[in-house]
This record gives sequence, structure tokens and C-alpha cells, in this order.
Amino acid sequence: MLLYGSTDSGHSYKVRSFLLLSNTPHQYKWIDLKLPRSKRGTNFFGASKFGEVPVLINQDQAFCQSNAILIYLAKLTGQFSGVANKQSQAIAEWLYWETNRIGFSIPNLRYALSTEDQPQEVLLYLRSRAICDLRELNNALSAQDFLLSCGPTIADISCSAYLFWLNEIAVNLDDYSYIHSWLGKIAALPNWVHPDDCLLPLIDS
Ligand SMILES: N[C@@H](CCC(=O)N[C@@H](CS)C(=O)NCC(=O)O)C(=O)O
Repeated sequence: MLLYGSTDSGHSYKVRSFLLLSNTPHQYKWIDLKLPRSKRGTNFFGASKFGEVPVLINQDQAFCQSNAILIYLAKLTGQFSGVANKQSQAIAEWLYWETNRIGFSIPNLRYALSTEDQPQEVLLYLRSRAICDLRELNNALSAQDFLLSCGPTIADISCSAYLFWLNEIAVNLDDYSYIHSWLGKIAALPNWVHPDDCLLPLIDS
């Protein structure tokens, strides 16, 4: 199994984290996103339907879109998949929510803050969405340790990915105490690695 990903990409981190947490043997290949898409290597270019990371290759088949990859991996390995598929609908709901909400607001705010001259309106809009999404998540986690009562699933891996960088967008985790303790529980899972440490170039595992 081969994963193409990149530094600072929470979307790549979701898949890398799944592979590490589930102890799935794989190779990781770093893609330089500063290069134009056509210059990111012919193997990656050929495999990446949308030109983005992450892309997972397994048995000569290429898979893209981080949440779709998580669904594939959960089915393939039986790990982080809920109990006997009974939670697949609830997991899908969180994955779709992530794509449109927290996986939109937090990465875009983080990116906007890292680039100069962003219009104030853009920053305000993204921050207001991020706050709304964090409140939603915090509320959901007030009742249970993980997003689903059965324990950690790909819903947690997906929704938490960008939140390990919350310090970069000036969010105080004390304001979101349930998220704070949830991130601690995820980080305490065996084989967990922080995104800054597992998306670097030239790491094989
Ligand atoms: N919806 C996609 C988003 C992937 C995405 O936005 N990838 C970014 C890095 S985080 C990327 O490859 N950007 C470079 C580019 O688009 O050329 C997913 O969930 O995998």
C-alpha cells in the first residue's frame, strides 16, 4: 500500500493517521504541493484523479478523497469501522459533515492566516464558520468520549485531523473543553503520531 501525501495537509493526515493507528503496513511518499500539478511526478499525476493529495494506491488501484479513502480502509481492515457495520450510517453523516463544515472552515482559515493580504471580510467569514463548527463538535462530544458511543472510528480520525493545529489559528482549546479532552483521547491511542511528525518527506513505515 502506498500513500501520497504532503506536509501541512490535514486531508493527507487523516489517511496517514488511519494507517499508523491501525498498524497497516504502507509506504508514504511526500508530494511537493508548491510545484505545479503537472510537475509533481508522473506516477502521482497519473494516479491522482483531481491532482490533490491524498491518494492511496492498493493493488494497482488508486483511491482519492480523504473521507472516501477512510471508508475504503475501514472496510478493508475492519478497524475504526464501528461495531459490525451497525454504525455505518452515523459514520457517513459525520464524514459528510466534516467535508462541508470543519474540513472547510479550519483549513481555509489556517491557510488564509498564513498568507498575506487576505481581506478582513474573508478572515471574519472563515472564523465565524470555524467557531460555529467547533461549537457543534464540542456539543456533540459533551455526551460521550468519541463521536460515536461505540468508541473511536474513522469519524473521529476525520473530524479531528485539522484540530491538532488549532493553535495556529488562535483558537483557545479552553473554550472547547470537550474537544480538548477528545483530542487527548485520540492522541493517547496506540501508535498515534502528531501531523507535524508523520507527513514529512521520505518516511517509510
Ligand atoms: N476533498 C479533498 C481535499 C484534498 C485537498 O484539498 N488537498 C490539498 C492539500 S490539503 C491539495 O492537494 N492541494 C494542492 C492542489 O490542489 O493542487 C479530500 O478530502 O481529499
